[in-house]
Amino acid sequence: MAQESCRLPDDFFFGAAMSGPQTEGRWRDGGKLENLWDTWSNLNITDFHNRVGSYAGNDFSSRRHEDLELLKSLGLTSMRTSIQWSRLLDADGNVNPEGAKYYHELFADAREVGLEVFVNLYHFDMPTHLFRRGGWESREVVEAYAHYATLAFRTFGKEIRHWFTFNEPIVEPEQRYTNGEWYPFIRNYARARAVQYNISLAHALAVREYRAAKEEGCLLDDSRIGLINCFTPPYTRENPSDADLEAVRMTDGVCNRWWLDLVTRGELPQDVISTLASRGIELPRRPEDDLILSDGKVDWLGCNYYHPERVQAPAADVDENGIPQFAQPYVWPEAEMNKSRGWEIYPQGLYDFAMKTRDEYPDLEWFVSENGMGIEREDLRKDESGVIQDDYRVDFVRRHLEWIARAIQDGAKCRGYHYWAVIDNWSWANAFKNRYGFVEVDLEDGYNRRPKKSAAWLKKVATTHVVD
Ligand code: BGP
Repeated sequence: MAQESCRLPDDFFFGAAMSGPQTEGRWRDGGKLENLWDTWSNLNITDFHNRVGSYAGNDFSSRRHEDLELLKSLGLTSMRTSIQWSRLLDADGNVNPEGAKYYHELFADAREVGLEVFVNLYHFDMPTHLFRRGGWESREVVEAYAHYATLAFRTFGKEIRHWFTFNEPIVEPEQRYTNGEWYPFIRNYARARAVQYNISLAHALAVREYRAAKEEGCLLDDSRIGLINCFTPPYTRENPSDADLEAVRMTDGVCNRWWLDLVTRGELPQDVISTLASRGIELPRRPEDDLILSDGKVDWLGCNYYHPERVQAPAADVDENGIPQFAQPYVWPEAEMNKSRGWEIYPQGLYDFAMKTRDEYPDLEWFVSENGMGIEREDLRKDESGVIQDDYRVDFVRRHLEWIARAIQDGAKCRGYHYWAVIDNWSWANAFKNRYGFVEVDLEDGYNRRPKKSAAWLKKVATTHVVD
């Protein structure tokens, strides 16, 4: 979209997105239990880029005050992080006082600096002892999550205004249970859908606990609860066949509508469940579940957007591993790629999502909860004074913000934008390979922070709301 400059509304907020497991480090301090990232790191460190496992985060815990000041100095007014279940609770499911202290101090620090904290309760970080009891395949663990959420609401209820139950609940079913890329490397489509279903129940139970805690006066009067997922309208080839359109329906159904229906209507899309059943995939449903799911309605939604999904009809009904196929990737010949990450760059996808939401879920308020560009070997892009020259990042964010501004003009209820990750952080198995930050973390120099060229641009946009 070619536009001279555009303006975002005055009350549109800018902030930073991050997560506990990718920043905190201190993986064994303060009574923290192992989560699956720690377990995987211990099991096979060579699976992680440059053998950097979950242990270090990005040194946020030691530099917390300095980092929060830095975010504030860039004109940001809010930040999201996650509480680590494995830090807040002990193995018996009681609050670990040292874990609670850690988060009380973090929230107090943010308040002092003048940053509003958005708290997410789960960011792919299943405590290992609960995984050993079945993880998301077990109802016992679903209930343990609801218990954890209750304790979090009641422990920090007077400190936090914005609560989220999950970040990208579609990702663990995919990465851990379908494509086998993340520990425990399972490839089983039916188990993946069972996990997705159980996470949906866990979400709804947490919202139920949240409403009860609010009713009892344990939360701030103006607090809100939401869910964060990655959304993109699935695209297909020009002149699609019926089978291509069917691939779009199922991809949209499993990845988007599943969550959108849950958070706006308190139910799951029946057409998706029927198609799954017609292929022998039965969800682990119980008679009481519909009532539980009906509590899944939220106050607003977070949309993480990095790239569009492009699909077409699958070549076969099952792949070589026997996994049912409902779609397969379609490579758009004109795609612009971020080669470091292998993700297509398509800013208009945000606009298309916004219009779909406006038309199909008109009451739903939302914000862009993650968007960002991770680039490999940015150290090679330093100028003579050592500052990374990341004009591509400015270009990436500018184009996305332009589409957001246009979507708002066209009626989208999009309230703000959180960039992932304003300060470089640890990216799961990719560790520190691709850097997202407006601020560099120098691993060769004790994790020191150094603003990249783009940081000044971010500050200008965040403080003026003019995108140019
Ligand atoms: C999102 C996750 C984040 C973050 C981001 C970038 O899906 O919520 O945790 O990691 O993607 O992806 P990656 O780190 O894999 O490059």
